[in-house]
Amino acid sequence: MSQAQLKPSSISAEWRKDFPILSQSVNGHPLVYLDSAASGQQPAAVIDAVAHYHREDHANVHRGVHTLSQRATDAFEGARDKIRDFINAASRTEVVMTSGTTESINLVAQSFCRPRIGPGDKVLITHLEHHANIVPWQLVCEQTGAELVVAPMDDQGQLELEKLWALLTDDVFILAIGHVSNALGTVNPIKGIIAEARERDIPVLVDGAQGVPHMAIDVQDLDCDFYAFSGHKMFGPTGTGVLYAREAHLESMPPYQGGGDMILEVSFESTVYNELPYKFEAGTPNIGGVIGLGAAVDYLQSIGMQRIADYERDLHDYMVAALESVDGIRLIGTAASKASVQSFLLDDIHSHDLGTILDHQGVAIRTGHHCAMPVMSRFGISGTARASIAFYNNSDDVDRLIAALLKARQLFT
Ligand code: 7TS
Repeated sequence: MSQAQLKPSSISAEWRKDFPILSQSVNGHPLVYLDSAASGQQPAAVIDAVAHYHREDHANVHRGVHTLSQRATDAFEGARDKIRDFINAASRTEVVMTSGTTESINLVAQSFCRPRIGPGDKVLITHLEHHANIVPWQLVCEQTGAELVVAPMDDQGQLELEKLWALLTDDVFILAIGHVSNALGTVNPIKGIIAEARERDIPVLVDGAQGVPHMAIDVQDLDCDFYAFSGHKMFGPTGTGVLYAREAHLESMPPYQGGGDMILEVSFESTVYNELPYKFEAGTPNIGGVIGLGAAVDYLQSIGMQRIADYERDLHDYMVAALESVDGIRLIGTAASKASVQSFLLDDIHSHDLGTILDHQGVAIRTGHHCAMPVMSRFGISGTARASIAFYNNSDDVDRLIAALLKARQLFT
């Protein structure tokens, strides 16, 4: 049977077998993992690649003539090449390894913006952002006297585009915007937004933490200036991440941190910085993690991001319809274009209580404000329950979620 003839859930069964953690029971029930927006699970190929490095090749990178160091360096730099290919960056010099989306955004705020902005300049973000795409900009505004401006969203959790266009004024130094909202699942029309900003010569940073795991990303096609993402959300190890940045920007930016590896020559009088991307990679990196991230990229490419996106769209639609059928459910985040995430409330049950009851039934969801407190305020709530899917989930997982919610409802009424 060709893949195209397989039903969505049977395709997923093949993929699911690659994730050892998913075959366990939690609290006496087979695990249903619906928290991939917080952290994706790792396939055996990733776990094995990291273990292989630690067992066979562990040594520091870029600085040893001995065999282990060369092997470690080859594997580390090989991962960078895989990531370059995965996001279609023009050059490997544009792929800076970081500890995650958070560090990638802070790097841009401190190194690209801080030296160049001051009173009278604006940093534009949106109401949908994760705290990682708010607080670094607040810090740089405090440090420089620039102003933070926030583009509004509507009651469905969609950007109000006409208002966004009106905010793209000459005094905006950078637009920093999420690709996919982690709290609401809204997929922003990012390509069109980048085009509008570029027409006005405004650089754009895209927070792609929730984009990369779910759809094919082509940074050249998007035409963004910066694209930030995390390894652990794309089925790689924690403590890894990427900042994609146009080479011209990286050339013009001062280093973010000083230390080993980011230099060519040091004396007490002066220091010559290393070439790109190493100028932005001070200190010993997370070598095993990055090698694991390279394995995650291989794994995702072996399936194909378009297949993943198609499969997840069907499953997401199934989940939303199933949730809507539960009496007492209020969906938070009902944008026309959504991916992988659904937030909700059930009657007046506190989201943490709901999460605990679901956990007792082996169903893992995230509860609370999801590091997006302004989103919660916009809806007049303190938090939500959030179910988030990945390609290893299936309709049985959704059915178990619904059954667990019905049980919670019985307990509370
Ligand atoms: N941006 C978005 C859109 C995110 O969803 C997250 C993490 C981050 C940035 C920060 O990523 P980090 O890897 O640097 O921590 N989001 C979530 C979440 O939704 N639940 O836990 C973490």
